[in-house]
Amino acid sequence: MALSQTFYINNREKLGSQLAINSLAIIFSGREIEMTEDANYPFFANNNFYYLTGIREPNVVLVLSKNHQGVISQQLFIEEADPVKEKWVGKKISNDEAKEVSGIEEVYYIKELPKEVERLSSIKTLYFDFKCPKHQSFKTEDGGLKNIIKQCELKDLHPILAKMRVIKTPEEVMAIRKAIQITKAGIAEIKALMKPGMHEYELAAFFEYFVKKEGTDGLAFETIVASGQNATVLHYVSNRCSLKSGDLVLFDLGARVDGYCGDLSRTLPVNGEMTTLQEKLVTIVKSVQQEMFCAYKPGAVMKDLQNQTKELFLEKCCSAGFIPENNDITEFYYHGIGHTLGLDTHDVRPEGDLILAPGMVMTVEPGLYLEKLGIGIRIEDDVVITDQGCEVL
Ligand SMILES: [Mn+2]
Repeated sequence: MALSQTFYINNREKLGSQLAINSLAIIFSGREIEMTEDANYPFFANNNFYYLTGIREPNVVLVLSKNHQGVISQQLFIEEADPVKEKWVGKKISNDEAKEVSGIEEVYYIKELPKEVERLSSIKTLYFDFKCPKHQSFKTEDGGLKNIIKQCELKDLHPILAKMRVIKTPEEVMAIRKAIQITKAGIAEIKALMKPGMHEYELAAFFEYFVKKEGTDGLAFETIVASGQNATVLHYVSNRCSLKSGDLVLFDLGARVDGYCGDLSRTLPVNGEMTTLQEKLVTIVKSVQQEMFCAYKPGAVMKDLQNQTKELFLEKCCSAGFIPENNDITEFYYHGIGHTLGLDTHDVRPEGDLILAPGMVMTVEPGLYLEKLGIGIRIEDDVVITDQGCEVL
């Protein structure tokens, strides 16, 4: 599924208004990559392409052209139907479906792309997404594109799109909210299921089953189920160990809905009850998170919020006697307080220090990791920045 047609129309309009006069922007959905004989990796369309079209199929190209009058054409190039291939892998997106999802009137077959581009001889600037991975780009040898590239100045679309994507519309926030709700429901189910002796992978598999059963796009990222000491490895995804009574287990997981990610972390006791020490540490992390919710507001600089988190941890851990005074807190808290969240789990964002603004969706994820005690704690929620502060989603 995708968001409303209007959303994609607006995004193209916003992008178009920022392009140079006599320019062309070419954006690719990507190609399928072979994993093994007769089988490809699951296809994942380029997110900038999806953001502008609502289409998540391979081998589709969007071309915007602009002259002194403004954006004069928006064209979509799709693959031609192949009746033999259709018997094996089903139908490709049709002309009408492409129009319906994206709101683009001009839909052609991809073989016509070089001819269409060559027709626009007055083009002086050519935009591509420079960050687009190789497999999500296009072979320029395929046609007249190569000549056009030679005569044009090349410019990067990525910074323009990153700036747009970092501010979410209410419709995007709604999709993220839905992803979070399903993630949260999945955690509740896991909690009811979990008992000593189970393996980390069983709970990870159950979460994947749950989010897929709910009709989502599936996982936003590889599920982390890290028990005991494994939780001190931030992106532990091997999930091979069995759960021991008395240990804590750290879950970092998320569902994806209409392309948008949820990203939550919870740290729970395997046997349902925390020791006094575990409870004290979890309480510290929770209280840091509460204070950071208050600090997330328009104008706040992420770098400052990170420093504030470190100070809070240092102060709380010292006064509870967990670490000696003037100790380096980065030994126990060694990641950022949060990141942008959207189509990418670590979503695109403008270069430089991020300054929070209304419409940004961010994670708030303080963590404490005490390797010697075999304890890793992270608690993560997602917020949208409002005019006054933030709302926990
Ligand atoms: Mn996160």
